[in-house]
Formats: sequence, C-alpha cells, structure tokens
Amino acid sequence: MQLTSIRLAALLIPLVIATAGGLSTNSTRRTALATNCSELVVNGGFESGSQGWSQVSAGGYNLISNFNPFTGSWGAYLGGVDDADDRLSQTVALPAGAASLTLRAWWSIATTETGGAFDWMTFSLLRPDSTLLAELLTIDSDAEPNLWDEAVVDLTPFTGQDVILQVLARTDGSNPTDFYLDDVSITACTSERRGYLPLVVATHSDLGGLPRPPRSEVSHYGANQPGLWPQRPARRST
Ligand SMILES: [Ca+2]
Ligand SMILES: [Ca+2]
Repeated sequence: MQLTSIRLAALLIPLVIATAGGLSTNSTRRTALATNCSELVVNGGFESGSQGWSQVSAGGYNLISNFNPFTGSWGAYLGGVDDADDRLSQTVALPAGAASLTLRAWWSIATTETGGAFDWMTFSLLRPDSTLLAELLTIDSDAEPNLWDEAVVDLTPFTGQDVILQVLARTDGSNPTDFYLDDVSITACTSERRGYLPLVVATHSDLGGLPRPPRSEVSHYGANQPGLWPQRPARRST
C-alpha cells in the first residue's frame, strides 16, 4: 500500500507542476524522458572500410570484411585461422558528465571446436598509453555458433576518460574459430535538466517506460539456420 502511495505521488507531482506550466501529462512524460544522445564510435558498422579503426593482425589479414556482415555490406572478421592474434581498436573520448555511456556491439561466431573456450574475443578499454584499463566482455568458442548476439556494456564508470576501445581475438593451434563483429556503438546520453526530472526518473518503470538495461547483457537475434550458414571463405591477406 505504501508503494502505491509513492507511485501515486510520483505521478501527481509532475502533473501538478506541468499543469501549472500549462503542459499536458503526455507532454510532461515525453519531455522528462527526453535525452540528448551522441554516437562516439566512428564507422561502427564498417561500411566506410577501415575509417576510424586501427587493425593489427598477426597473420597479416584485413580484418574488415564483406563476408558476413550483420547489417550493410561490411563487418569485421577476426580469427578464422589457427594461432590468430587480431586486434581492432579505436580511440574514443568518453565525455565527462554523461548520464549514460553504453557500448553495444553485434557479434557472431562459427567454430570447428567441439566444445571448450579455446579461442576467444575480448572487448577491452585501454588507456592512451595502451595499458589495460578494463576488460569488458569476452566471447569464446564455447558460445552458441551461427547466431548474432548483441553485447551491451555500461561504460558510465569511465566518463571523462580518453580510452582506446579494443577488440582482440586469439585462437589456439587447432580447430579455428571465426569471430564476426558489426555495428559497434558507444552512445553518450545527457539527460535534460528540468526541475521535476528526478521525480520522473525515479519512477520510470512505474510510469510504463522500459526498464534500464543491466550493466552487461547479451540478447539473441534470430535462430540457427542449419544449411544456410555460409562456408568459411579463404582469408584475404592485406
Ligand atoms: Ca556493417
Ligand atoms: Ca581453436
């Protein structure tokens, strides 16, 4: 009962303020939930080739590929051979004062491993001197193959820092794994500052908005389509 009272109060207080300002309830909600967001990753979908990205491949491979993109015509293809050490990176300035900073990336694997995390791909943040700041997420050869999944990681703890976003894939000496990557995004959002905003944000879910995502989550996209998955292509040297 107490919770209901709190929810009712939370609903009424912005309404009273909005009414005093001549706004309707609906416009109050839209205004209060509005944010200013900007994309920080350059060419996250790889449609402009290597623009914005640095790539290093121990085998000398071009990591930007048109073989198996998630969207558009281009994506990134790491691993795919034994003893791979493939790195994609991009310097990103994470703005101070951002209300939210979120990394999103779509990924998929295909593997000849029959089980076990022998090959892997890790998302990390490096400092400007290339030392490790934080490991964010690791995908390995034990993941379900031939699906596209979205990785979502909260980068809010790193606001105000200049970082290098690095994706590193390594495979061991047998049974190679392909790691595919596309639509890499870091979104910085700054909530509009309004006098009644904290009241509404505190009751976001109660007001019918979508819940905030957890700090890190993975969502599946599509389903296995045996027989439709393309055959492994010959890697192209740079
Ligand atoms: Ca793409
Ligand atoms: Ca392997």
